Amino acid sequence: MTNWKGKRILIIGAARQGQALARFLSQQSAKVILNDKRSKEQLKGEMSGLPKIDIDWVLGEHPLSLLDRVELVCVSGGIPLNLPIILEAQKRKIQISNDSQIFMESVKAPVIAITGSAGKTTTTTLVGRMATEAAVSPQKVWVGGNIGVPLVEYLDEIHPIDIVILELSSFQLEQMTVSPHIAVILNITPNHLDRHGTMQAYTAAKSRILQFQNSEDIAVLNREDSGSWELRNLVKGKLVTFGMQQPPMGETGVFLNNGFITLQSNNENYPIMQHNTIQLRGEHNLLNLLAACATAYAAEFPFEAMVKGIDGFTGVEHRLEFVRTWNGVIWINDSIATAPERTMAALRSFTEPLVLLLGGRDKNLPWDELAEQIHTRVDHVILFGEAAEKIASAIGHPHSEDRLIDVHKTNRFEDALEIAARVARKGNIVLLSPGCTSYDAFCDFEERGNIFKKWVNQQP
Ligand code: UMA
Repeated sequence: MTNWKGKRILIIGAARQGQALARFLSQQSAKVILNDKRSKEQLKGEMSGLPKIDIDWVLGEHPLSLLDRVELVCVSGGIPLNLPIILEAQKRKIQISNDSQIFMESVKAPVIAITGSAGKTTTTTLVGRMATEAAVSPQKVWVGGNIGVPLVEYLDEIHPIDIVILELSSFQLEQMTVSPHIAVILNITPNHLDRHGTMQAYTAAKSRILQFQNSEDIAVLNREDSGSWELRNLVKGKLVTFGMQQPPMGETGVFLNNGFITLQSNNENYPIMQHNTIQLRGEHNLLNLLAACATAYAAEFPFEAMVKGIDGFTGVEHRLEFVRTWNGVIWINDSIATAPERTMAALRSFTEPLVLLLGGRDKNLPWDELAEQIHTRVDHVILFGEAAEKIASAIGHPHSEDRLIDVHKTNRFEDALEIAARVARKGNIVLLSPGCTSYDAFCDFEERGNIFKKWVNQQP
């Protein structure tokens, strides 16, 4: 659907995606109903943030009667698809969509879209920086999607010569029927199983990024991640790969060669830049860099743009973000780590003794592997929030041969921070890498990360 005039559209979820979509659709003269379970009082800020456009607000519940005479239902990422109103919409055969789908259907510029269980935001940011270096005026670069900026409301400003870089989550891909010109799958490991139910359903959602491509399009896959690599059979156009090891002869890909990020193309090796000059920390970030270079190559950005894009990049807010050194202890904010897999990647980024802050709302994910690593890698664990009990039983007690000294448990986040400050010794790192979502106590991971930073910076 691309002609919105006079169409009656229900948007469920009035946060970032819902508001952006409401602005766009009402500008297109659609009749918009914006519905959220939060009350008018709770949504005061959001309501005043929207200009005086003609939107019907329905708040506090999701009544099924909202579906009467509606032609399209748009859902935000945070709306569970098993909500009675969504199930009823499916029953009534009302079309269901979301902001990314509407954006992809209408955008006039070629899109580079990036998905994966981990590393999406860093890779998307890096590709955005490289694109900015490669862009030639009046060409503009647009970076958005799951990264925090829904681009749908900028549709009218995006020209065919522009470059669009989208981070797409499995939630956004779940209903997708359009694929981007360049589709990147960084990795697929257990995540969001509370929403998707099985790994198969989660992988199926992610694979939609490739499914609607044609022979003119390009896929960028991780040779060393089975989840990403198993989808190579779906590739219809050109394939560019990335990984630490050299790709087989005849294949095109990026890898690490004697300390250089290197492109192999037409059986020739082209060094792009020396790895040890890069400021971004962690092995998983090296893979993000390789992925970003492979994507930039697929988009025909020159090497110089790749190097300039990487140069000086130290990371993304709330992702292994340095906050402060206080009494000889380094405090790191990795609030964006909402799955145990992400916490494991964070653990691999440090060699110093660690005090780990873990907890929040569990996504029904396996904790065993992280629990095992905690015994050998972490000195003190402080558990907080709803999932504290579940994680505590996965970790169990410290063993005699362990690095792990003790496990603390508390409900309140602030109490967890106080315990961390008490147990941390000079030379330690206090790492907030919670492995859970924040929804039991905060509105999102950004609020949790900001409260963490504020608390740390307020200490004498
Ligand atoms: N709500 C209801 N009924 C419900 C549940 C929620 O009305 O039963 C309402 C809430 O009251 C709230 C709104 O729905 O007002 C929340 O919607 P949302 O969580 O989708 O919030 P947005 O601000 O629109 O955030 C979404 C993405 N959120 C999710 O996918 C969960 C953000 O991704 C994204 O940055 C933003 O759009 C802009 O595109 C966040 C995320 O955690 C970062 N993504 C997951 C991930 O990266 O792993 C997928």
